[in-house]
Amino acid sequence: MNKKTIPLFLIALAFSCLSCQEKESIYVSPPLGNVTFKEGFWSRYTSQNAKVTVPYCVERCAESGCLHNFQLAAGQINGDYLSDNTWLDSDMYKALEAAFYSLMKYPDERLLQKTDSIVDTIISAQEKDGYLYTARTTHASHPRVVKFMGKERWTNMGHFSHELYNMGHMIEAAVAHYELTVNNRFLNVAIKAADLIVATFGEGKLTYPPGHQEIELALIKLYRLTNNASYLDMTYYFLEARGKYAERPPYTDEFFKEYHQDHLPVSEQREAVGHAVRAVYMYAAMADIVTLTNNEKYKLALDSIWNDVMEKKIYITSGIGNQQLGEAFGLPYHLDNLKAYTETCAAIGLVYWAERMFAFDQDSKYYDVIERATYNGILSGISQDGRHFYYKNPLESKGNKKRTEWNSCACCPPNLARYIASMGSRVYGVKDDRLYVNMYAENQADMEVNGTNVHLLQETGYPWEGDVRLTINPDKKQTFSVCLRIPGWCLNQPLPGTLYRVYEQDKTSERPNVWVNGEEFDYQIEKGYIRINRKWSKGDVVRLELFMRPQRIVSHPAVLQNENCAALTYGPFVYCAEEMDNVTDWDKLELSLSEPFSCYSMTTDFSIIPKMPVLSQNDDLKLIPYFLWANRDTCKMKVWIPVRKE
Ligand code: FUB
Ligand code: ZN
Repeated sequence: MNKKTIPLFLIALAFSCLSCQEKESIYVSPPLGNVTFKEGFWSRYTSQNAKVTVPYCVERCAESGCLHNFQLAAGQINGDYLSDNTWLDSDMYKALEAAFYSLMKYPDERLLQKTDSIVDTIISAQEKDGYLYTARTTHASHPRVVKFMGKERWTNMGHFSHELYNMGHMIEAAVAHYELTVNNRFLNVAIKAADLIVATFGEGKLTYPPGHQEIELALIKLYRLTNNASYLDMTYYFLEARGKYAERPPYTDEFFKEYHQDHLPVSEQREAVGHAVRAVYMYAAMADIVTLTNNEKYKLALDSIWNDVMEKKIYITSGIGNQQLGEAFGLPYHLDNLKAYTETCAAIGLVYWAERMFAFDQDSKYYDVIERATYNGILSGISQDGRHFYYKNPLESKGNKKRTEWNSCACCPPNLARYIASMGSRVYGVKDDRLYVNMYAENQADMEVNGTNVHLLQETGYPWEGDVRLTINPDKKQTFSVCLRIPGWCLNQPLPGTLYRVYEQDKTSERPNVWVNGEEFDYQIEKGYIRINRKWSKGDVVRLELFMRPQRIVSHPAVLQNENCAALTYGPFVYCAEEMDNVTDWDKLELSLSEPFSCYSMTTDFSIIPKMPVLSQNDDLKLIPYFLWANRDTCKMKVWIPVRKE
């Protein structure tokens, strides 16, 4: 890899007092390069992502018009802007971001060269003052694009120009590029664009907020890398501008106020409304502000919105955005399974939000959502061949829903690629002298805790099995706490809140077992974690035994769509029935509350999940993990099964 000298401003950053203070008290995830999945579930997913999905996304972006538009803006070719939307640039940026994460673990000379040449084109596509938006630079003529982008720069953000959204994704890609290469040629593009944004928006300048939130998250990433506080201030300004109308043109349609979470000042918002992806990206940025600046008002707002989602607006798969109109959060408890919109990007954005909530409050409930979303509402978005994608992830199908190769609005595929490629960053975290083990997965990692490098070896069959063996190898003997997450599903809590509960007869009373160097460890669970504080030495071993078993789930009675129905979970997985596995008349399919479930493996043709664990009740009902649905062929599917009257 072509690494260059570390730029001066980063060296300065290392000596900055502010950043040192932050590092001591702020929760940090390990750099992506420090976590390696060698075997198991995530090794298969990340390597298929590296070999198939990431190059595929880059290729599709090249074919779909993205690359063409950048080349056009760069003056490298002639022609017209391709696409009927204004956010095509963002597909390429997300695909690049995915590639840069993936290349950290899976070197691929071809992909590196390809992405290098795309970065060159992007550099040339940027206008002199930092503006980067190919639709305008190329004078796009498609009527929909002309309408969306508005007559002049920044004038139609509330009606789909996506200028700041695209530039946000560009900044995130550039930060990832820098992390991979320590070369700032792409980062300079990001800084130039960010400086233009800072010069354009704010008091006495343009005062309105972005349409589609995203730039907020990007500017915070850029702030964390460069320590330039104007980027943090800009994010705060953009958040604060929402719901305030004194100095800006009104929306042509009131609908857009809630759609853009622009109906109230953000600190006064208490419920999740509007376009789901926009909403969760915004809540994620607000959570960053809480972590970085201790903003109490934002914390209050976020706690309330979080509870609103958990109590009323989330599917058991952690899919969110139940309403088709506006791809939005809909009515409380209205969780239609067939019409569930549950966009893949919304589930991904929910994780971005949850991980930032966790950063300021280390409570395992946030990881319960991250885990449920990851293994269900997110991974269902990608096929086992790594080249077909769902945009919507309903919990019931009449058999007509196939994953597609690509869409004209292809936001989800590259979002999935970057999500999978960055999975390593979600496994561990450190705050002060506490090392958090948040997700169980076969891996090796290096973390710095209490000034000491700690090498970790995690051996486990998770997510399918609940046994974990963690070998802890500090460079020198050191005292710190290892905090083991006890997933909510072990404590009869399928998701935080009261929307879903485990049927009485399936509740487990078995407490997880923990051993330290072979000796049973007596514990209490605090905020979903078991804390083991001791002086650790090389070769210390912690063992954890979580009891994984099928659990029938019932939803809150206010969810009329699930009346007299149950869903089945097994550890972090939600299960579903597909018509092809069930000989019973589909409309008469029932689940018994008294019969136990047995588990067997079904061999598949898939490289990622070669054996699919099937749960069955005699010959009457067979269920497979929800995320694998519609992989063999399309057929009818449902998650919520009517309960047999017994
Ligand atoms: O507008 C950009 C993206 O396209 C949104 O995040 C998705 O919901 C889709 O509408
Ligand atoms: Zn999407």
